Amino acid sequence: MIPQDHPRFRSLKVREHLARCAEEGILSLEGLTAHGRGEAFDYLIGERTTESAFRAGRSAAALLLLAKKPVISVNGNTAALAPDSIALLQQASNAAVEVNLFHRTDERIRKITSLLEKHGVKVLKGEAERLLPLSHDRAFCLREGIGSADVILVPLEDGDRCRALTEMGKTVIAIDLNPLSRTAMYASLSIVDEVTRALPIITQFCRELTKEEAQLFSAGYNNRELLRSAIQEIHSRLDHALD
Ligand code: PTJ
Repeated sequence: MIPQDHPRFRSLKVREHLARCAEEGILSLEGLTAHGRGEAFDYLIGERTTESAFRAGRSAAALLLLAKKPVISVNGNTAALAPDSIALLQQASNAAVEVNLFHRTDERIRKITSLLEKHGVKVLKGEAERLLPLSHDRAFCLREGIGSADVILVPLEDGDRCRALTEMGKTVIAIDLNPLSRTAMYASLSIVDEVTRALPIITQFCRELTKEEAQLFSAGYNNRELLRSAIQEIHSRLDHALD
């Protein structure tokens, strides 16, 4: 029982939810440790959307709106944390949704697909093939999904796949609380924010941006500058932590 007046109530409830999802086989056990790493970085950025993450979310929406074949790649953590937000982003962006897992089993793919569908997400299905030059199972994807996408949104991504996708000429938008991760460095555009905060911002911009604005924001970002700003935010919070 977590008392509602506990100062970390939300965080504890999320952990409880993720532990349940792990027991059900939606989240991998490793996903729990990945969440813990995310929480630590969220602490450092102040558990809020920073100004640079907001700008990155706006550019992400612009890229999705202008894409010929946008795809949202969903793993266990994202499905467990934000199924409704994925449904809303799919509606606003017309992106396809594909389940892509690091710890891949047919059973997990089935369970995550069914969870997403219960929340109104249309999930791409088919025979996954080893289409990416990776030795782990994130290489498996659908030819008609990630395989032929031009823009891919990857919350909580693996650095290797991020790099492989950009080297294939795809535009990769990462959501990752760690601005120092290989994913954040390799992505075309990195949103340094918590996934449940970042997705609604992208969705809102998908609904609001005009075509001209989308053109402006899809080109007018610099990922190095966005990452530098995120690191700077952490720096200045640490500088003032004991004030
Ligand atoms: O469901 P699977 O099998 O595909 O496995 C998913 C995990 C997350 C276990 C797998 O992709 C993995 O091992 O990821 P990493 O390499 O640990 O990277 C996860 C990144 O996401 C880390 O940099 C974390 O800081 C970040 N992260 C964790 N939770 C969140 C987050 N970023 C945004 N929002 C979060 N809630």
